[in-house]
Order: sequence, then C-alpha cells, then structure tokens
Amino acid sequence: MSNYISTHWGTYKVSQDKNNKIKLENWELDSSPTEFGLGLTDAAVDDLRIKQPYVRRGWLEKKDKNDGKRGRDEFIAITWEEAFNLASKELLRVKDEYGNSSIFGGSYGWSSAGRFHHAKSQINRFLNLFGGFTFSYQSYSYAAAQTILPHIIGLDLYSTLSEHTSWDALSEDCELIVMFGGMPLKNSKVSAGGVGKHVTEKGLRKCLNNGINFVNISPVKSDAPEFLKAEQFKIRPNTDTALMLSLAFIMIKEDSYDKDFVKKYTVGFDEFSDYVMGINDNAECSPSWASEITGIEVDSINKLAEKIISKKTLISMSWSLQRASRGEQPLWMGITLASMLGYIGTAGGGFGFGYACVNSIGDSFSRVPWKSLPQGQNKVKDFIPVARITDMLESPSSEFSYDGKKLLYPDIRLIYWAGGNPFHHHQDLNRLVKAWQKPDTVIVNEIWWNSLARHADLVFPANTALERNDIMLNPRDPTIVANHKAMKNFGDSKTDYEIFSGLASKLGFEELFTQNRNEMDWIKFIWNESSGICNEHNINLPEFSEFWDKGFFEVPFNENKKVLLEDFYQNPIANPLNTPSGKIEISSKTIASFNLTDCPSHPKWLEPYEWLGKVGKYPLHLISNQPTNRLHSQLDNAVSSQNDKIAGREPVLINSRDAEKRGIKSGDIVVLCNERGSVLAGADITDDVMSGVVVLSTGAWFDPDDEISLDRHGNPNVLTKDVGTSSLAQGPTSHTTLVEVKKAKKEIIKDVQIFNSPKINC
Ligand SMILES: Nc1nc2c(c(=O)[nH]1)N[C@H]1C(S)=C(S)[C@@H](COP(=O)(O)OP(=O)(O)OC[C@H]3O[C@@H](n4cnc5c(=O)[nH]c(N)nc54)[C@H](O)[C@@H]3O)O[C@H]1N2
Ligand SMILES: Nc1nc2c(c(=O)[nH]1)N[C@H]1C(S)=C(S)[C@@H](COP(=O)(O)OP(=O)(O)OC[C@H]3O[C@@H](n4cnc5c(=O)[nH]c(N)nc54)[C@H](O)[C@@H]3O)O[C@H]1N2
Ligand SMILES: [Mo]
Repeated sequence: MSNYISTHWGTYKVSQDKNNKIKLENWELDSSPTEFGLGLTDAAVDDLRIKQPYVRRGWLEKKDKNDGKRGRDEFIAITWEEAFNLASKELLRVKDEYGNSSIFGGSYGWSSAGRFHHAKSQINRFLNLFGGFTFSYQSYSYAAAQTILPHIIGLDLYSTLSEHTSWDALSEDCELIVMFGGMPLKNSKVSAGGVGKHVTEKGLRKCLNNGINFVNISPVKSDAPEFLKAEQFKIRPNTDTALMLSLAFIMIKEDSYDKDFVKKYTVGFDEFSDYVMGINDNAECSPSWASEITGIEVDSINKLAEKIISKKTLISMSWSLQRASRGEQPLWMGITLASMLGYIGTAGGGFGFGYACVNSIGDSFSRVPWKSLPQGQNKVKDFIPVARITDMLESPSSEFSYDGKKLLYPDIRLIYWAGGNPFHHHQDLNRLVKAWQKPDTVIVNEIWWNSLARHADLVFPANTALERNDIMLNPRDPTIVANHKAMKNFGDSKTDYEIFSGLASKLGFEELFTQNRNEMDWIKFIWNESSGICNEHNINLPEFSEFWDKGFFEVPFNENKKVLLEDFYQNPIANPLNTPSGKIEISSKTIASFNLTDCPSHPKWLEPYEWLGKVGKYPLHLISNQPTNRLHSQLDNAVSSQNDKIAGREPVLINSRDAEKRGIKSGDIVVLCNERGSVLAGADITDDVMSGVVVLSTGAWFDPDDEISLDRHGNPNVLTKDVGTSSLAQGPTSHTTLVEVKKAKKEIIKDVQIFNSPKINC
C-alpha cells in the first residue's frame, strides 16, 4: 500500500522516519514538484495549531454583545460538548430572531484539496440543512471576468477556462504569444482541488521549442520565466487597456485588421472603432496618447503593432489585469484585439486568460465532472458579490448594483467561516476589522491561530489533510489520488465533517447530514458515483480497493487537441455563441442598457481611482501578487515562507532608483503607507520590478498593532482599497493601490507577534 497526499500545490509521497515522524517527499512522477509543500508536516504539529475548542471571553460573558473587542480579546478553552452547545444555541437564536438570511455562510476560500473534506462543501451542506444562509457569489480571482465574459462571448468563465486552446495545439500553429501580466511559473504550481503533475512549464517549453516568440508586458520582468527570453515591455500597472487600444488604432489606421473576421464573427465594431479613432468627443487612442498613459515609448508601441500584425498571435492575459479598478476593460479589450487579429477559434492564436495562473489551463485530457459531496439547496436567495463583505456588514439594507440589477444588502447577525481567510483575502483590512465587530457572533473552523481564528468568538479546531482519509478528485486535473490518513488528530482537533456532524446532532438533523455514512463510506460513495460518470466518458475506473492500495489513478490522455471557440469559428450559424447576437460582442447592447458610467457599451480606457498617471502624496504603485512560497496565507508559518522573510517581515521588492531616492538598502525594515494604513516589510532592492512600482506579495499573516494602527508583518491588504471593479461586476481591485515607502524609524518597529500564541486563559 502506498501513501500519498494531494494538496492544491502538488502530490507527495508520505512516509515515517525512524522516530515515527511524518515525512513528505516529492512525487517521482511530477517533473516540477512544489518544494514549499514539504513544510506541511512541520506546520501540522507547530505551536500555532489550535488544540481544542475556544470561546472568546467578552462574547461568553455577553456583557455587551458589540464589545468591540473581537480580535483583541482573550480566549477560554472549552470542551467539545460546551462548544457544540454554545454554537447550536446561538445558531438557533439567530435563526429564530432574524431568519436564515442573517447568517453569512459565504466561507470564500481555498481550504484544502480533498473532495470529501472540502470545508466549503461541508459548511454549505450543513447550513443548507439548517434552512439556508446568505452566500457570496463569484471568486476573488476573476470576479470581473465571471460577470463580463457571458456578455461578450456567451460562455461562463469555467467553460472558457476548461476549453482553452491546449499547449500542444498552440505549439504547432501559433507564432507569437503576447503576455499581458506575464506567465509566472510560480503561479502555475497550484490548482484549486489538487494537482497531480505540473504541466505549465512543459507546455511553455514546447511552444518555445517550436519557434514561438514571447513578449512580456508587465511591470515585473520575472513574470516571464527566463527561459522564454521574452521581449520585455515595462508597463504602468492598470494601463493595459490603453496600450491595446493604441494597437487597435494602428491597425484601423493602417487598414491591417482582419475585416472578414470582424464582420463574420463580431458585432459592434463600428461604434468601438469610432471611439478608438476619436470620432466622437474623445481623444484618439493613438500611440502617443497611449505612451503618455502607459509609460511605453511610441516607437515601441509601433514595433509591437508591427509584430502582432505580421505573426499569428495569441493575446494572453493574466487574471491579475482584472483584479483592478475597471478590471472588466482589459479583458474585453484583449478579446477585441484578438478579434481584430482574426485567429480566435484557430490554433494560430486568439486569446488566453490565465494560461499560467494555475496549473491546469492549456492541459489536454478528458475532463470528467466528478461527483462531489451533495450540498443540498439553499432556501435563502440573498447573496453578495464576493468582495462586498465589508459594505454588507457596514450598511445592511442599503442598495448595490450588480450585473444590471439593483439589490439590497442583508442584515448579518452571525458569520460562520470554514476554509477561507478573509483577514488574508479581503481588501482594506482596517475597514474590515471595524465592520467585523457588528455581527453578534462569529464562528470559525480553523487549523491555525491565524488572524481569522483570532477574530472569532467560537473557534473550532479543524485538522489538516494529513489527519484524514480523502480522495483528490479535481475536474481540472487528470490525476486522482488516495489521501491516506498519515497522522493522528492533532490535540482535540476534528475534521470539518465531524464538527458539522456534532452541531447537526445538537440541532436535530444529524442523520440528514451524515446519512449514516462515516468518512470512508463517503469516499467510497464519491468513488462509485464517479465510476458511473466515468463510464459515460468511456473511462474505466478500477475497483475502489485497487485504487486505494495503489494510491493514485491517471485519467487517460486525450489525443484531441483543444481549440477555444473552434466550433463557432468553423460554423457561426450552426454554432452561435450564447450572446444576444450569437457573435462576439465588441459593443454590447445589454451592457449599454445598464447605463453604467464605469462600464460603458464597449471597451474603453477608464482611469483607475489610483494610478501612476495621477500621483500625489503616494507616488508608488503597489502590486500585491501571489506569493512564490505558499498558497495565499496557507503555510506562511511553514519553513519556505519563513526562510524568505527579511528581518522577520514579508519582503517588498523596490527598484534601485526608488530605493536610492529614499535611502533604503536591502535588508532594511521599511514602512509602506497610504491613507488606509501602514505596514512594515523587509526591503529587497531589485531591478526586476520597474521604477515607480513596488511588489509586496499577498498572504503574510495579518499582525495589527492596535496602539499605532500598523501591521507589523507585511500584509498588503492593509493598504489596498475596498471598492468594486465597477458597478457591473463589483470584483475586488487589489492591484490598484498607491503607497509611499520609507525606511522605518526605530520607534515604530515592533516585533512580529502573529506567530506567538494568542492570549489563552484556561
Ligand atoms: N492584496 C491581494 N489580496 C488578494 C489577492 C491578491 O492578488 N492581492 N488575491 C485574491 C485571491 S485571487 C484569492 S483566491 C484569495 C485567497 O484567499 P483564501 O482562499 O481565503 O486564502 P487562504 O490563505 O488559502 O485561506 C484558506 C484558509 O483555510 C484554512 N484551511 C485549510 N484547510 C482547511 C480545512 O480543511 N478546514 C478548515 N476549516 N480550514 C482550512 C487555512 O488555514 C486558511 O486559513 O485572496 C485574494 N486576496
Ligand atoms: N505559488 C502560488 N501560486 C498561486 C497562488 C498562490 O497563492 N501561490 N494563488 C493562485 C490564485 S488563487 C490565483 S487567482 C492565481 C492568480 O494569478 P494572477 O492573477 O496572474 O496572479 P498575480 O500574481 O496577482 O499577478 C501576476 C502578475 O501580473 C502582474 N500585474 C499586476 N497588475 C498588472 C497590470 O495592471 N498590468 C500588467 N501588465 N501586469 C500586471 C504582476 O507583476 C504580477 O506578478 O494565482 C494562483 N497561483
Ligand atoms: Mo484566486
């Protein structure tokens, strides 16, 4: 019997050393394994594990429900029996007094990779059986795309991603890949639901070996892997739309765009073209206009235009482009530009969205809609666009716009979170901390004493994937992995399943929740149901016991090369897109009918609320990209992430010119600030990042110092603004932030405290 564990960042072999200590090794079939995952075994037994249930003192005493101390109070250790009693009584009270819509169970977050123990599925199943909850819709990753793609190409985001032209198809026919936001391999280490083999580097090398050229348009040079030898265009963040518009301008002016494609496959080009050429009241989108905005020289823009016109080109966009103010525009504009080049629906090019953002995009294998844990129906219809949580908590019953509709924020009295970390993922954390005080109760299932656990009233200790049996079954990955329980439960921790079963028992619906199945029964149920689904796809899964003993199974490779929108390209009459016109909508009558100034009828350059074209007190653009050595805030307490810290803080990349101007040297502790807050970080001087831009990756555990309102550790979300991409999608805009950076004065330098245990009174 072989022991494996699969995680969002890869699959590992599990063994025990002579002292019975659990050890992970890279899986030999994965040619690009993720080193940072090896740190999970130590993190799983570190001092920050939550050992048993806890209750916050102020909440327990209930002298004043809104005592404003959430996040700063001490915790009292309690038994599971006490914890289940307190939580179930409170859930019932809130339900009776305010109704199920006053319970926020959105639980946005990646949690862990197993199919059965997926925390979000577990909490959804539990809360649905309890009568429902207010939920959150969309993802922090690509909310703007999720909303606008159906309007432009009539496909939902997930279908678009899974239908992406495969690397093998591209490598045969494409000549040039223009990467807006690069293709950082560090991001392709992960895939939500689990990774078997890493394939992105292989795909890129195949393209390179077949003679494809690469262009990297990004403020950070290393966003393009070095081996691609990509031509670099340093662009001011959030100005990609302007650059693309100027490329469209050149093509219209020179009459060199693919008119046949535009006519046959798109609608609304004329209205767009009038805007580009400045026919109405606006400036023409000429190269000199774009140069002023983007910081790229006119000559370079002209040369880039020449290149894309003369070669079969793929316009690749990273997801980061749309996690920004007016983030709908670059994606819409990228698809428009690809339409003008005429290769959409062919392997010669077209557009790509997120090729290296996660491992799976561009892969070619038979995708199987695997069985997951049945979640039931949510009877509550209230929801929020995922990133509007602070607005919701601050302003119950107030109106917001979303995708052409006007909706109301519900009044939330209880928050229950399992498997995500809003004190990592949300913007403007100082605002969130205040709004988070408003509900009567916050219940959290967490593994570690991170900032989410510390901002809860009731803390249930969840265990890690090493402490449970599970099955890695990701529709976006061809490997299925048997996760065998590798270590006994840490302390008194439980699986989320056991936690929700315990609560369901107190609330009288245990049998409905568990269906009398234990962990292994559920895993076999998921396997058997999936086997049936597989048969429909002509794939045979082995018997469960054979799979469980071997440890993994690989879905056979599919020889068919995938090309995005191929059917539509081959016959747009027989296979129209699911848009009102059946074609690609370069102008959208539907979006026009919403009458939104922040998302008009066709792609436009709309100034972000903060950007390098308009600086005042805060002259540097902060990019808070995905971290190299962890998954968001997960494993920030583990060795790889810790080894990267500078003076114990998250590293901030600063260009040498900007550093010199400020007297900052590598290794210094610096303070980043703007009107929303300030953050300490460790300076790393590098010309990898362009002047005017600083990079502080997301995911350092939030470590606020209340006395001087400063984050001691380097969480960029203290600085980011919490406002939607536009009133269309309301997506998060973390990549739109201006800051100033200074060498930190001795008086404000405080030790990082988030890696010490919180105040606990037994
Ligand atoms: N500034 C800035 N902010 C960003 C981004 C950015 O680019 N810049 N990116 C955004 C994006 S794209 C995303 S997807 C989000 C990610 O945000 P999240 O997905 O919320 O971040 P994670 O750190 O993965 O949080 C997962 C949490 O679940 C816990 N957990 C893991 N396994 C289990 C389990 O089995 N049970 C339970 N109960 N808990 C578990 C972990 O300990 C961790 O606290 O962040 C967003 N925030
Ligand atoms: N190792 C690791 N990999 C991850 C994750 C992780 O936490 N760790 N998180 C995963 C998740 S949840 C997601 S959603 C994906 C996200 O994938 P992306 O959205 O691609 O991730 P980012 O790292 O935020 O951005 C990639 C690069 O885009 C550039 N960029 C930012 N803004 C702009 C801009 O306005 N214009 C241009 N041209 N470039 C810009 C930045 O230099 C940045 O390095 O990554 C996934 N991959
Ligand atoms: Mo994401």
